[in-house]
Amino acid sequence: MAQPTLTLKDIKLRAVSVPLRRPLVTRVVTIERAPLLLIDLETEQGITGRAYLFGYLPQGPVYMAPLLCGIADMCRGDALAPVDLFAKARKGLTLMGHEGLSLLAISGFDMACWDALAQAAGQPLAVMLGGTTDPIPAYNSNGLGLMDPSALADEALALIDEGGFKMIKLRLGRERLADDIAAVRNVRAAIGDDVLLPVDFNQGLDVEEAVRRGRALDDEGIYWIEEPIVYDDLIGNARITAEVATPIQVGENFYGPKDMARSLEAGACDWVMPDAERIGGVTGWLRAAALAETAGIRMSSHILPEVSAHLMAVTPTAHWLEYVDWANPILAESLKIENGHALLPNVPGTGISWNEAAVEKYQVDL
Ligand code: SMN
Ligand code: MG
Repeated sequence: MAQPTLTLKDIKLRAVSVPLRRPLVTRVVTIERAPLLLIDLETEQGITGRAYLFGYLPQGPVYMAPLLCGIADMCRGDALAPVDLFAKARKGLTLMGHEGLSLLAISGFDMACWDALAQAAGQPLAVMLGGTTDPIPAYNSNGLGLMDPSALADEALALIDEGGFKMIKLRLGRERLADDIAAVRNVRAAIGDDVLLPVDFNQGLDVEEAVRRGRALDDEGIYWIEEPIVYDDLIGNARITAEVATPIQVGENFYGPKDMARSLEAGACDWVMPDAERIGGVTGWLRAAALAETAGIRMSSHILPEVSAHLMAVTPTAHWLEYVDWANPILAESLKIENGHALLPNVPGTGISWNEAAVEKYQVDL
C-alpha cells in the first residue's frame, strides 16, 4: 500500500530532569538525575516522530535545543527522507563543525524522523529496517558505581534479579589499583562465575596506568575494559589494546562512523559500542554497523536502550544492548526486560511516547 510522503511541519522540544533510581558514580562525574531533551517531530500528515537525547550535564538539553530548532528551520516542508535530511543538516552546520553538539542534534533529529517513518509504515522500526522483533541480549548497566565496596555485592545481586540479567557493568577507577581489584572480587564473589562482568573506567586513567590496571584485571575474568583513557587518544588506546589481554571496548564517544573507522584502523579497540546519539542517529548507526561487520568486530550499544534495541536487531555483529532505566519514569511504556533480553515493543515506530503527567512533573526550563 502506498504511503503518503511525510513532510516536516515543526519540532517541539521539552527538557526534563529525571531522578535516577541508582545514581551513576563514575571516575569523572556523578550523575544523580538524567537531563533529557524530549523531541516531538510533527509532520504535515499528523504523525509525530519521537526521540530523546541524554544531556549528560544539567545544562545539556539547553545547549542542544537551539541547534535542533535550527535544523527544523532548515528542513521545514521537506520530505522526511532521513538520509537526505542528514546530509542537508550537516551541510547547514558545516561552519560550526560536523562533530560535537552539531552531531548530537542531528542524531536526535534523525532518530525522530525514523520513528515517524516507521509509524507511517505501521511497523516497529526494527522490522521496517529489515529485521525482526526477536529478543535482544541486554546487560544491566544501572548503578554499580564507585560506591562503598561493601555495598557492591548487594547491588550487583539486585541488578541481576531485576530482569534475569546475565551481565552487569562495574565502574572502576578508584585511587588505588588494589581497591579496584577488591571491588571486582567483592562483586565476583557475590555473582558467581556465570555472570559476565565488564568494567568501565570512563576515560579516567593515563596510558601507563591503564596498561598496569588492565594487566592486573587480566587475571580477574573481566569481560571487557571500557574507555580506560581519554577517548580521542587512538595511539594510547592502541597500545593498551595490544598490551592487555582482556578485550578493550570503546565507542560511546565516536562522533560519527568516520571516528569508528579511524579507531578500527588504529587498532584502538577490540570491540565497539557506539551511542546512537553521537554516531548519527539511525542513519549513522547503520553506516557504523556496516563498518563493524566489514572489520568482523562485535558491536554493542550505549544507553538510549529504547531505540538502540531496534538498531541491534539489524546489526550484523550485534553483541550486547546496554540497558539503563533512566527514561522509564517519563515514558508511557518502558522497554520490557525478560530473562536478560530486551523485548522490542510490537507497535509502529520505536515505541517511544511520553507519560505526560510525569513529563510535567520533571519538566525544567529550556
Ligand atoms: C556512562 C553512560 C552515561 C553517562 C555517563 C557514563 C557510561 C556507560 O560510560 O557506558 O554506561
Ligand atoms: Mg562507558
